[in-house]
Order: sequence, then C-alpha cells, then structure tokens
Amino acid sequence: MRKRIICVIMGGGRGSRLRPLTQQRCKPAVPLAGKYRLVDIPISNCLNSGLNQIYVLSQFNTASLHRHIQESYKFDPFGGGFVDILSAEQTESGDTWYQGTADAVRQNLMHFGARDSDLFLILSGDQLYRMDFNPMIRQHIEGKADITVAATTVSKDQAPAFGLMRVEDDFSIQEFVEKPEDPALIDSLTISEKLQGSLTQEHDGGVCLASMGLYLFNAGVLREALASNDADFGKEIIPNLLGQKKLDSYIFDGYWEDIGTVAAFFEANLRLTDTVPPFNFFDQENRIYSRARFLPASKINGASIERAVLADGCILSHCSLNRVVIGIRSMIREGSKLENVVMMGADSFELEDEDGNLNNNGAVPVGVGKNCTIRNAIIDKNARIGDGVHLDPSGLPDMYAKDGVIIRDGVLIVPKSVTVPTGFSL
Ligand code: ADQ
Ligand code: ADP
Repeated sequence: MRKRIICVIMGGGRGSRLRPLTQQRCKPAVPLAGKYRLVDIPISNCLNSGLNQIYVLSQFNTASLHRHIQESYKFDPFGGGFVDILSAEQTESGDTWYQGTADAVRQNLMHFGARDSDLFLILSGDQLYRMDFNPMIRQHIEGKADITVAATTVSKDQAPAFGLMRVEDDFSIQEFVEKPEDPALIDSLTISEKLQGSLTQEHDGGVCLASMGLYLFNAGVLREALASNDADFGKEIIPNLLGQKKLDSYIFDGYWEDIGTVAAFFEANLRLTDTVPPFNFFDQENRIYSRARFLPASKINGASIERAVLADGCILSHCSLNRVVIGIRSMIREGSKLENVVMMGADSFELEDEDGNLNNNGAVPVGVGKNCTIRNAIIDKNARIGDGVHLDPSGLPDMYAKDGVIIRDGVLIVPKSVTVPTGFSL
C-alpha cells in the first residue's frame, strides 16, 4: 500500500496576534497581497508539491473562508484531492475550543482516517514562503526519521520568537527549546560555521536554527504522542519526544516569514512593492492559487504612483500612491495621498442609480474619499473613509484606539466595514 500524506494546516488559535484583522473572520481568510488569502500560501505549496489531501483546522469557520475554499479549490473526482475545513465549533466532545496546535490535531484524528504507516505534514497557516515539500519527505523516509522538523536560520535577536534547535551534521536534533529568552542559552544554540557556510540566507551576528512550525510525522508516532494531554507541538510534543524518537531537522534555505503579527503582516505585504521582492508571486512554475474572480481590469483616471501592487477591479482617480498594496475593487478618489498603505479592497461595487447617485442609503462611499492623507496603515475590506480624512500613527502609542480606528504594533488599522467620517483626523 502506498503511504498517504495527509496535510494539516493550522488555521489559528484563540489568542489572535492579527487582531483586529481577525475580529470578524478566521485567520486563514485574512486577505493577502491584494487578491489572495493567507490560506492560499500553504495550500498552494501542498498542491505544487503534488499533495492534494488537505485539511484546514480552524477555531471557527467564517462564511468567507468556506466560500473561498469551495470556490478556489476544485478537484477532479479521480485524483482523490480535497481541501476540507474542520472547525472547533463542529466537534461534539470536550471543550469545543482547541487548547493548542496539538490539541487541534488530536480532536480531529478520527476525521483523517490515517493508517500508522501514513505521514502527516503539519503546516502553519500564517507564513509567507514557497517550498517544495518533496525533498523534506525524501529525507524523512530515507533517514528513517519518526519526526522531521523544518528549520530555517534566524539571527540571534529574532531567536526568542521561535523554537530553537541544535542539530548534528547528520541533521539529528540534539536539543529543542521553545522560545528561549536567556541570552546564554541562545548563544549555546547558534549553528556551526560548517552548517552556516552551506546556506545562502544571510544574517548579521550569530545565527540560530529555528523551527518553522512545520512538521512531518509518521502517523503512528503522532497518534502515540497525542495520547498525552500535551496541547502544543512546539511547547510540549516536540521537546518531550526528544530522546524517545528519531527527530531530524530539514533545513529550508529560502525566503520564509512568519506573518502572524500585525507588524510582520504589514511589512511582508509592503515588501511586495520592492523592485525585486523576496517573495515572488510571478513564479509561473509554482503558482499561488486563489479564487478566480471575473473582475474588470483596474482603471486609472490619473495618478502619481511609486511602487504599488494593484489588484483587479479598482478605480484610482487623480490620487498619489507611494509604496502601497491596493486590493480588489478598491476606490481611491481625487486628491488623496497614500503612503505605506495596505488596502484590502471591497466585496462588491457600489452601483450608481439612473441619476448618478450611489445606491447606499447615504452612507460614506466605500473606499477612500477625496483629499485624504493616509500613512502607515492597513485599510481592511469594505472600509468607508470620508473626504479630508487624515490617518497617521506617527507620534501615537504603539497600541491605541479612537472611534473604531485602531493602532497595533505601530500600524494604524481601519477595521473591516468601519466608517471613518469626513474630516476625521488621527
Ligand atoms: P508559534 O507560531 O508561536 O510558534 P503557535 O501559536 O502554536 O506557535 O502557532 C502555530 C500555528 O498554529 C499558527 O499558524 C497558528 O495560527 C496555529 N494555531 C495555534 N493554535 C491553534 C489552534 N488552537 N487551532 C488551530 N490552529 C492553531 C510555532 C512553533 C515554534 C516555531 C514557530 C515558527 O511552536 O517552535 O519556531 O511556530 O513560526
Ligand atoms: P472577508 O473575510 O474578506 O471580509 P467576506 O465574507 O465579506 O470576506 O466575503 C468575501 C467574498 O465573498 C467577496 O468576494 C464577496 O463578493 C463574496 N461574497 C459575499 N457574499 C457572498 C454570497 N452570499 N455568495 C457568494 N459570494 C459572496
């Protein structure tokens, strides 16, 4: 019998570092790069690696995620492929919310129908990277590992945010510490010069090997490990299995970014406007899939634009844009200036009636009004920003809120569907 490889995407826990972007939707459904959603990244990596049995574990299943998955990922009946969403609210036993990553997998084990000889590929739902999983699977099988943890290099000052490991030259993991804070411990976990010399990713100062939160498990070993009450892979399962099972690391030497915080998400989006961005959405061989929408091409009535990513269905009217990601169906009106802005767009167009009036009951029109200045901001879907609005988080605290507008990690956020009235200034 052939091994099945079951892919499980972790769709986000209770404590949301992406809030308020995850206030009204689950994390996998958060819009990315103007026209995608976060979940498109791990799903595309699986499909491009020839893996098509994919589960997305989510705390709650928003209508938008469901629709997105249903309309984006269609499989022919002979290939056995699927993308299924398993959400915590649908399970009947125990506390309905997942207690952690391992608990989320445990509560769904019965749905996967795995044999002990199968493999589980466990992936995070909030990372930007392009990876062929086949070399990792090959190394796992050839090296007769029980568990393989994908790893990437990070600089010493980034290290406390990750699970760090010390590995031998044969890639066997000797030590694993989840999010260490003690600088002496971090120093002891920097990688050998030999290993570092074989990699292309560059970092200043000492380099550590960090877990990408991406694991390949023999199904039997996973089932055994989940018989405990351990809630998390990084905090408990992986460190506890050290010395008990054969744990190897697979070193991934490409661009990889955890975009699970507002700051990282914002920066990763804006870096797509670089002349040559670190993540390439233009790779024809390994495309990032998403929902095929039948939107008109974007229309520009006049604009000064410096470094922008512009999705379909937008109308830009005599505005000025500098380092911006403009999502589907965005409207930006005369005289407005946007700098360092991620605008997610809108779910529908507001149509004009026969008299040329917008059919929206007198609400502020969706999109950005006239003569606005917006800097260092994320404008979530369907936001309505009136005329003459000024939004800029500079000089304000990193965490702040006023009249529905929120500052988090120093980034100003206009949450989904929020109206910012004409003349508002922050
Ligand atoms: P973190 O990302 O901090 O560290 P965690 O919060 O467990 O770990 O999240 C891992 C992934 O699972 C994320 O995509 C998250 O959204 C999702 N997730 C969390 N809880 C969940 C739940 N209850 N149900 C469904 N999904 C859930 C991990 C590892 C580190 C490693 C980093 C790399 O623990 O060792 O270095 O990932 O980013
Ligand atoms: P988001 O999580 O991005 O805010 P929504 O749940 O608001 O997303 O909707 C996302 C997408 O679903 C939009 O492209 C919208 O056009 C589409 N959509 C909204 N309502 C429906 C519906 N009833 N049937 C089909 N598609 C819909």
